[in-house]
Amino acid sequence: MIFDVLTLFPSIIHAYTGESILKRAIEKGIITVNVYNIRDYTEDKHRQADDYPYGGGSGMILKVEPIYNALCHIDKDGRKRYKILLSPGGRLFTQKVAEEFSERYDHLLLICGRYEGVDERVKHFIDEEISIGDFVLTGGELPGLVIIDAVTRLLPGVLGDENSPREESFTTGLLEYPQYTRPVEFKGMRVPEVLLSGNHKLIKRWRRKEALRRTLKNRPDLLKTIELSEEDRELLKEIKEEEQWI
Ligand code: 9D3
Repeated sequence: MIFDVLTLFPSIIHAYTGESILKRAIEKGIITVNVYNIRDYTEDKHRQADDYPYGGGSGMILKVEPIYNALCHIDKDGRKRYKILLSPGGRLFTQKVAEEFSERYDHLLLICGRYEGVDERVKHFIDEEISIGDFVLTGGELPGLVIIDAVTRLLPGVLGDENSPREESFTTGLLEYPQYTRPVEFKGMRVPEVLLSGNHKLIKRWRRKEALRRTLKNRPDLLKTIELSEEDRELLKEIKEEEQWI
């Protein structure tokens, strides 16, 4: 998978892709991240990438020409790319969208805006706008990295096969169960006895119950979208008897 990133702050992208799992994925040749500085494609002697909004108002707007120039330069190799503008008004990025991108495309281009937005005419040169959630950031770099990160970990060979991305929280539809590692006791807090029991059937039941408990508490909306088994209903009944907040 190739990611092209257009940004005014290339070092933000390099800082994250130069560490840990993404760094390894790059070294293994599973992904390539090409970073382009939008300022390099400005046309004036001050290399101005932003300007005041027509009609007035506060804040600066990213100009259309530098982005268009960068896209023309990058497109000269003739490769097909799916072009995404990171934008607070875009389609919501979810695990489903990450799966869709990882399966459907082998080349994504991400445009990171800054300031108070980008000139509307940029939208003529892209395939879609993506938002990562209902909160306001100062730019599209973190959202761009979120997409690179979430898509990359789905690609074959990135994660070890012990932690396959297929059977996790957002794929099972529940939040994850609590996990513990050594020591068995820390400041008086003990690892639940069942996890030390070696009884795999009991452990499985406990994990399912705690996943249900966590989901009921933090994301009750998720419980309405998944299919509950007979055992799930039993466990939820136990949870509701145990918890006084419900
Ligand atoms: C005046 C309206 N503002 C939109 C809420 C303007 C504005 C503020 C901040 C436009 C862009 C930005 C910078 N944010 C992004 O570029 C961005 C973003 C975000 O802020 N939240 C969630 N997803 C994304 S994707 C890109």
